[in-house]
Amino acid sequence: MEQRKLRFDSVLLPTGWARDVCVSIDEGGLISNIQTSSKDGERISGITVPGMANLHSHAHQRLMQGLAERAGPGADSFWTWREVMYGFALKLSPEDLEAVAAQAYAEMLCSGFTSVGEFQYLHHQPGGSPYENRAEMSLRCLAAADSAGIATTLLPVLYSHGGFGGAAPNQGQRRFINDVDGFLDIYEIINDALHGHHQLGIAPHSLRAVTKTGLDAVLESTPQGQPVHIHVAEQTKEVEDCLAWSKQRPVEYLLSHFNVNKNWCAIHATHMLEHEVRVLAASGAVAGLCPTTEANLGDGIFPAIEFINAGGKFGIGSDSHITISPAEDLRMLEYSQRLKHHTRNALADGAGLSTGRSIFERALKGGAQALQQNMGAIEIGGRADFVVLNDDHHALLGRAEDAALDAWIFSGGNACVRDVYAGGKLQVKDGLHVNATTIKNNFKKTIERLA
Ligand code: NGQ
Ligand code: ZN
Repeated sequence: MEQRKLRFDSVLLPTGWARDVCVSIDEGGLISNIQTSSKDGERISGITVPGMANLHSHAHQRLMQGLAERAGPGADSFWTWREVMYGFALKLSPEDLEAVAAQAYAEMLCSGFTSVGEFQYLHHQPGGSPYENRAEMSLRCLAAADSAGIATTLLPVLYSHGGFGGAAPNQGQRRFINDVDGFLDIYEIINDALHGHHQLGIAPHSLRAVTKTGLDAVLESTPQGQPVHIHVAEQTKEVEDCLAWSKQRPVEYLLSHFNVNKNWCAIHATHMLEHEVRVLAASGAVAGLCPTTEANLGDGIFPAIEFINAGGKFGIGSDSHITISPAEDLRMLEYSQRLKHHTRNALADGAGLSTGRSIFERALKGGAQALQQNMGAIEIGGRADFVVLNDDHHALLGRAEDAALDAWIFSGGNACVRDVYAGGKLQVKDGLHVNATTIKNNFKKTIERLA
């Protein structure tokens, strides 16, 4: 690939909005030069911002859209939803997972996400015994990421138990379960298969699914400094169970038993008391917020105002993929705070500043940190990940710069996204993924097979 030059009419740089910016892209998909007030390069009209990291995905749950919103015989909850989700998880073949993941990843690109943290726990065959290649399912996610053209940070999940204190797993969890050695085998195979912009980390599923001894063993046997993602304090029942078991709340337990630092990502961290907010923020870890999933599952409201005031960092994830949209997740995040605190512009960085811009830029930084992806800013050396908004979309008419960003996030949503470049490659053109037909046909076959 030759050096390419794109000249953006209007683009968000780390220094703010700029016009007529020529960006050079090298063979590796990185930005090699940036020139302002330029007439050079292929003109890109519209409004361009950096691609967003999607820091938390369970690709297989894309299958459930529209199928879990009907009332059950008894009271519905996160836990009844989880049983339904296990039912889907038990049906997928490796081909199915690849097809569903590719569809989810293509939709991510179309919505403005340019990398994804795949929190992958569907390890084994439906009966529970390992595939001949123990990492079969994780490698399928990697293949799906390649066919969609998205950079993934693969987070193979350590899942050994069914509850706090090393409780036995249940039948619905049989595809997920590994001991330390089984997990390390999977990790090594993925490590050997890594290529391109993909990264590798680890994901102890939750304090319910691992023991201190098991997680310590994995942390000692894998490279220090890699991403470590864990679900924590998502549901009140989880907080109660953790208290009953350890006399500590989940975030308290996590922070006092492990060296949680900037490499860690605490997924959800919904239920925290004031001191937990302070300690998590001070640790440098990223809070991995999944606002539309958290709303869909009835988790609760993350204390975002308090966490940001304490210096905490966050990113966003589409998690269950009930919607795949950075705009909608950021909108839900802000609206949850408005509803709770009876206020407006709750997460804006200061007087006169745009709320959309404030949370968009925070999520860019937090997401890039949590996934350890070279993204989140249009700068020399960074990956050439660009999201071009359609300034001719009705929601963006007459809107420039911050107002356009706010109109995308709070009003127009995904329909505002026109073109998306990931690693310098045009993956979405006029709202359509370049590989959409093949990816959707494969997805359709899986949907039909599982119906
Ligand atoms: C998951 N998802 O692993 O897919 C979880 C549900 C659990 C979310 N927490 C299962 N959104 O936490 O045990
Ligand atoms: Zn999750």
